[in-house]
Amino acid sequence: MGLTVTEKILDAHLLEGKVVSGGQIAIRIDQTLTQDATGTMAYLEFEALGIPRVKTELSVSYVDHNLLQSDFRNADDHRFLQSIAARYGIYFSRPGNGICHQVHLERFAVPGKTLLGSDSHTPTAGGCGMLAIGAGGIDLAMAMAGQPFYLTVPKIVGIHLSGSLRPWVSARDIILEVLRRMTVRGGLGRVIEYLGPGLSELSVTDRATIANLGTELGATSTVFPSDERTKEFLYSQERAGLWQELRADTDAQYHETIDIDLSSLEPMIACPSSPDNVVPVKEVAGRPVFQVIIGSCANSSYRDISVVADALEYRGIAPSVELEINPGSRQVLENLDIRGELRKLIHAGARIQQSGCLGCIGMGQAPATGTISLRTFTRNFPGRSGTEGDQVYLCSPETAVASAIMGVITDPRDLGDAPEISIPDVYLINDNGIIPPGKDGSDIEILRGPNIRPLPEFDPIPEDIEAEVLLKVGDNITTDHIMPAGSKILPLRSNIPAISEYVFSAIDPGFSTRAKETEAAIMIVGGENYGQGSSREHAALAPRYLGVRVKLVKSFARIHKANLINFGIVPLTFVDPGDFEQIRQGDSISISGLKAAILNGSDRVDIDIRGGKKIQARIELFERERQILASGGLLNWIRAQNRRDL
Ligand code: MIC
Ligand code: SF4
Repeated sequence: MGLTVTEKILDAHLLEGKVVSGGQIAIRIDQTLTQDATGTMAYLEFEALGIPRVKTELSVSYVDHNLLQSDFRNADDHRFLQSIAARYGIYFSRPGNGICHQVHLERFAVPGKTLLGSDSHTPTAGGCGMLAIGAGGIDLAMAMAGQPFYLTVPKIVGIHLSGSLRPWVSARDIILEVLRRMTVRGGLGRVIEYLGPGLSELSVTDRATIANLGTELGATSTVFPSDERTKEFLYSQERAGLWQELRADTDAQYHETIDIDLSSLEPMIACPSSPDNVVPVKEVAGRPVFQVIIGSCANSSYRDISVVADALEYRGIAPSVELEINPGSRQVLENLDIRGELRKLIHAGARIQQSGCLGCIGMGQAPATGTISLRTFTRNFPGRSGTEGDQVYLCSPETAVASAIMGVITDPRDLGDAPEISIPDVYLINDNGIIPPGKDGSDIEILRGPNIRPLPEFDPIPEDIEAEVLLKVGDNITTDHIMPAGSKILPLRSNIPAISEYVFSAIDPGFSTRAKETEAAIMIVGGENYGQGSSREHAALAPRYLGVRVKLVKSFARIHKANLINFGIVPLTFVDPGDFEQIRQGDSISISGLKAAILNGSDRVDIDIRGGKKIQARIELFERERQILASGGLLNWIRAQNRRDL
């Protein structure tokens, strides 16, 4: 039987297990990337492993999230990250050099290799034929230490593209259509692989947009083949020598297939406040717009911004709109400059920002109260923009610029002829923003400001648990609900006691105070797809610090579940989802023999709810995960084994 691209990459990197969906395998990781908001913790964890130098082929540390230096804290973290990189053999991408995923695609992505990143949008590099996966910081630390990455073998969904995109319709509209069909849960346990004749329409940066937003489906990754378009991209980055062809066999088998005729697509838009709340733009056209931002790791390539520049030329921005441009990388910015595109943006009155995540993670750019903000970003979860009750819509650069010109949400086809975009055959390449490591970093001093606090220590799982249900929530709770980000909270990422004050603050401001007053262990109850969104391990680490020991939900998002295990929080699911109604916030519960059940491989435990009710919960864990959990987390487990191979 023929193989898919994903299976070929998994086979070539397989260290343990069989590539049979649903089972657990261990794979070799060739490259890692971290960003600053998750990186400080990942490197503290890496230091705790006591390895002299990273063991990957390539590791890169990016500073792109915490760019606002309103006091010493983010600047301290940047210095820490730079010194750690030099010490342990890691490339360092300076603040302002660009968003990790865009820069990685441009300068480091290699078809056929594996990439693990401490950011959920790491699959962006799948646009260049990599198998790229997001994970928590401690999994990154292990990969940098040369350890395998463990994952559940995903099902492979084949999305077959045919036909040609019509004018003003672009890659973003393809993935918006996929999100509309599959929803934010449709990709759980799956890798999405694209195939078919329509692929020749899509450049690597278009494919990267689609791969990036596969994360919003809950997918483990998204993979594109490596073909002539990939070769052309690597050539344009002066890295043609790294190209290799990688295609699915013609008789490859997919678990599911979806057909999309590109010529049938029209401009689409995700309405507030979920990336899958997608409708055709014409359904919401005419709503007044206050702010338009082009940027984020989803849509800020050279092509994306030059479409905007060209559409704006001779037109200008509506007086009611502020238009902001966040170029994905310094390379994008520099090429826009030398090719005359930047001038068009400046002339039209756009605000040109530095390259980085910025408003996508609430580092500035918050919209005004009660107004619509249209963004080419990844996520529009409630309040993520920094404004309470925000109304954030997500769309293509084409729809964004048309709306900026007209002052109301506009189908770009209403602008008339689409601009002809010209992409450089070879970009101006300049790696001044990337500092390679020296041959030996052992003498380098690690610079730790007062913002860098040591990692907290956690005890193993107790034999039995008496807990209080301190919070009950519904479906699709995101890590932005659990551990919010934004300019006020992000600088606390290296300081767990301080950041834990904000756990659940957006939905339950009294949570951390109640948690500190609770003597019993804490349980959280939730619905489907609990923990969707980011890879931030702080959404496990900080609740654990506050005493959360068990989470009982209908289903978990992949990375969040892995993070819970890594920090010793027991992830349980309802055997009968109807039991969700049986348990209330404020209930006291007990689980006797929890540790034994975890260690002896049981797949169920009984939960006694005070007042006499009893429900059953499922323990869905592989053997290694059971051991880690019982030890109280990954670092405890490694210490307990006294591993000398690390
Ligand atoms: C995000 O887009 O939510 C982030 C910020 O990039 C996160 C990582 C983080 O919380 O630091 C992600 O996507 O993993
Ligand atoms: Fe940065 Fe936004 Fe991309 Fe996250 S989704 S990496 S915050 S640009």
